[in-house]
Amino acid sequence: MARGMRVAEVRVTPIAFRDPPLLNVAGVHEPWALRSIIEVVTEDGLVGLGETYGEEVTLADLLACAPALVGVVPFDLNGVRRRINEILHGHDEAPAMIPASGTRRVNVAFGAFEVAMLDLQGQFAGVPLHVLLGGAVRERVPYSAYLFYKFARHHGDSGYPTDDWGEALSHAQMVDQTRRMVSDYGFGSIKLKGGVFEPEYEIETLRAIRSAFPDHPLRIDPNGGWSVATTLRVLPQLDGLLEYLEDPTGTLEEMGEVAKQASMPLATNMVTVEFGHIPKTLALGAVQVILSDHHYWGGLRSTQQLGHLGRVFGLGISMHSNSHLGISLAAMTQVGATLPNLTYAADSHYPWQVDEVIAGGKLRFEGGALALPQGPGLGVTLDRTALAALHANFLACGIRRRDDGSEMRKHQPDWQGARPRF
Ligand code: GKR
Ligand code: MG
Repeated sequence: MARGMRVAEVRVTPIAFRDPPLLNVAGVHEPWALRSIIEVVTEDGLVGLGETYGEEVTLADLLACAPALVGVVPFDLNGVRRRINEILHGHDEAPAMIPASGTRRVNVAFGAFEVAMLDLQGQFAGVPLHVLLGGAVRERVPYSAYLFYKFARHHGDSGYPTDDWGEALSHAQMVDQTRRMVSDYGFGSIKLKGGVFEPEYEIETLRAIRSAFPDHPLRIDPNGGWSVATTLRVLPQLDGLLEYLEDPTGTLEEMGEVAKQASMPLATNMVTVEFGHIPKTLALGAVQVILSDHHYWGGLRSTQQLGHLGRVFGLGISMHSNSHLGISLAAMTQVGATLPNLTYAADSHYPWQVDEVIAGGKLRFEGGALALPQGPGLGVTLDRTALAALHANFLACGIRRRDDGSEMRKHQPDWQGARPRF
């Protein structure tokens, strides 16, 4: 083992960045979105980066695991997982076939630290992360426009200037939002976040977008906000309109019911969220496309394993997103480049975010895709001034876990969050 490679320090910094008032089935985004930034520092002073959720549960898990990783060699990913597992999950690795309570927390924490360890491995070897992961099968990773109905401004004083996207509640406003997404970033696929209004209204929005963009594949994602009966009622209106229908209903069983009648593939980032869910997913024929997410599937190598299972079982693979910054986008892009069957453009909230934590500012989509970062490892480095400012936001904003429902009740006091909403 070369000297100086071992982990000397692990830093976990919670941050908060500006987030617009985007609507979804659970309510509306708060003015600040939370993330955790991970720095794994070697004896020689190299820094591996990771980014994940900043909610208090995840933050507490990351902080609990961090000291246990000191002394580890970044190539020993099984050792990293074992140490995390011992802290968060008792002493035994849960069998993948049987999702056990705590598995997701281990996967989230491991996913965050694994990216940082892989970043270090790439830096040791002087190669980009996609090379370490077996090599790129594409030079650019396509992303989709991610449309949200939104309010013009947050309730009360968010403490910063209002975003420049404006209100988007009418069909015409949503078409305008699409135009800006497509003209600014060149996106070639379009996803509408649904579950906000009656399905028929959202389908009208989709039709308006279809008229303006006849060739762009479309998706809608009500986040389990529709009942089976509602979904079956509106399915005929969606015939021929969608490349996939994402999480119309909230359980695997319900998705299985819908799949029997659906003419389009069903996709999910809600009902099949760990390897142990795959046997039942297949048995029910509930889902045809899994939206992978290295933040909760257990890292970049797990994402590749999921991609491989997709090939074996004929499932399509796409990628899920939450509000995030450039370290997450770099990681998604590095792994996305290595998945032969990433046959759909990946989701990303990135265009909605104006803040950044990486040096050089925002990464740039061109022609709807992100070119592979070329530096060693992840290919991005930290802007320490930005990190300090975003950490100060975290300390000041008072938000410690995402709560879109309470935020929504500031706008509409009688708003109910029960699902299915429709
Ligand atoms: O940011 O409002 C949002 C999304 O609804 C997010 O929370 C979802 O996790 O984007 C996600 C999805 O595809 O379900
Ligand atoms: Mg989704």
